Amino acid sequence: MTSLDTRSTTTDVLRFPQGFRWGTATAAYQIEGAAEEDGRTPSIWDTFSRTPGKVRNGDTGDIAADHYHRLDEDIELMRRLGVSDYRFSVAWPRVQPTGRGPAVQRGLDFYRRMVDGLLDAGIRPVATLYHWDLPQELEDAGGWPERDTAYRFAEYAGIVADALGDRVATWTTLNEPWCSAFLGYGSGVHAPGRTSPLASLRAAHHLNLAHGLAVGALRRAVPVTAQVSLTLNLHAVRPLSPDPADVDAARRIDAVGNRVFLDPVFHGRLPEDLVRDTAAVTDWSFVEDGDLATASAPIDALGINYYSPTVVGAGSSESPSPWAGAERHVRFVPAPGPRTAMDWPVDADGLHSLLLRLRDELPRVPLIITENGAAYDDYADPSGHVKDPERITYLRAHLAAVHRAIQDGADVQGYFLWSLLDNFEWAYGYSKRFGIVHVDFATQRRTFKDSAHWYADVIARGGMQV
Ligand code: IFM
Repeated sequence: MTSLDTRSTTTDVLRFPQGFRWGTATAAYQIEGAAEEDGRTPSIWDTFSRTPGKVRNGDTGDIAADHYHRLDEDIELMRRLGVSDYRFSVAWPRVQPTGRGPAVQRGLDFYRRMVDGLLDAGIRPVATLYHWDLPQELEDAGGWPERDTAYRFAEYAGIVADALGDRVATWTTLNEPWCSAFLGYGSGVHAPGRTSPLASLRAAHHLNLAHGLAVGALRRAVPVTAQVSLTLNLHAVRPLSPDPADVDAARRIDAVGNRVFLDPVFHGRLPEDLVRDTAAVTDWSFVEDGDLATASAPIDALGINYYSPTVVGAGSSESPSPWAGAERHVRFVPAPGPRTAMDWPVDADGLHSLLLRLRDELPRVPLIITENGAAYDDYADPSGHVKDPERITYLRAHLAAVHRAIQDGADVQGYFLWSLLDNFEWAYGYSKRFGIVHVDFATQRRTFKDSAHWYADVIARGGMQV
């Protein structure tokens, strides 16, 4: 556990523990571009974004923030920020284009160059193996609803671990498997765009299995000192009122939004209420003997991605839905207060309560905030200055919530701001800007927003002025 000297040494600074990890986060498809270079083949996101009507403005990740060609410049940005850690993802179709068989050396070389460049800049690399870019050939073979995809993932994990295991100290198997399973195969707003409740539940299980198998592959290849983790976008769900029907709605969302991953991964079991809630969809017979033991291989940390809370009441929600088994019992209620450009409510208490829940339920699992941040309609003024005071307000409130949670006993070891760069925001294309570094997508010029200067100051102080 990090030493918890959270007392302020001056009256006006919220100081974080010694050794607290300050980072930024990105994902391959959202920034790399170079979609057809060096042997990379299409992922489900290439296919989806090239399908008319799926992504706003017809945007694709073909060029994105051109990070593949601007790696050195982007590492230099992080060095200027002073981050201690950088969380990136490895593009599976760059490394193993068909999702099976031998690796493409040029793909691995890119990540090797990245990791070496980061270490030279004094920045710890934090590698995520899967941030949603499944090789299209694996989707054509059935995708995550098919069991074999989990075994393919473990093979790929072993390849990347063999190539980078001597340099990467922290590994994350999957980023937000909820989105992969339920947005990808349930509501269909993410790639591959399927809308089947059964497929979404099968996908969730095979993602849990894939995670567990990949933990084994990583452990076999990386030093015992390496930290192996999983990142979940847990829903900070609240009932609209104490009315039992609203409370039950919140329970259902907690089951299919949170415990569908937490229970298999940390307790080796399926949530009984989820099995009941989804009985009309499946009997879960695709869960084979030993799967839950595999899924619950011990890990060293849990990554939390948090943006906003979820308020629900009794009712029903639209179809197709990502909430298999809950959609006819739950309605989503807009939370009050200010909102980001995503129309997501700004509510840092949701993060605090989530961290305390994890403190209580998983007392021995260190936590890392692997994503937190906000989109606003930022632009460079004629002098090239990018003012983003709302983002600074958002970040300040959420960092204060993390600080409060640490004081309350949550073992939070780091904070990764989403995101380093403006990027391809999935179905929203380039219309939403999450970066603390502005990207002019016409010229690829990078400019620190005010929030980047603010974050650099927080990192330098090890805390923030209040
Ligand atoms: O951009 C995404 C990221 O890829 C996953 N977590 C949420 C972010 C904002 O929507």
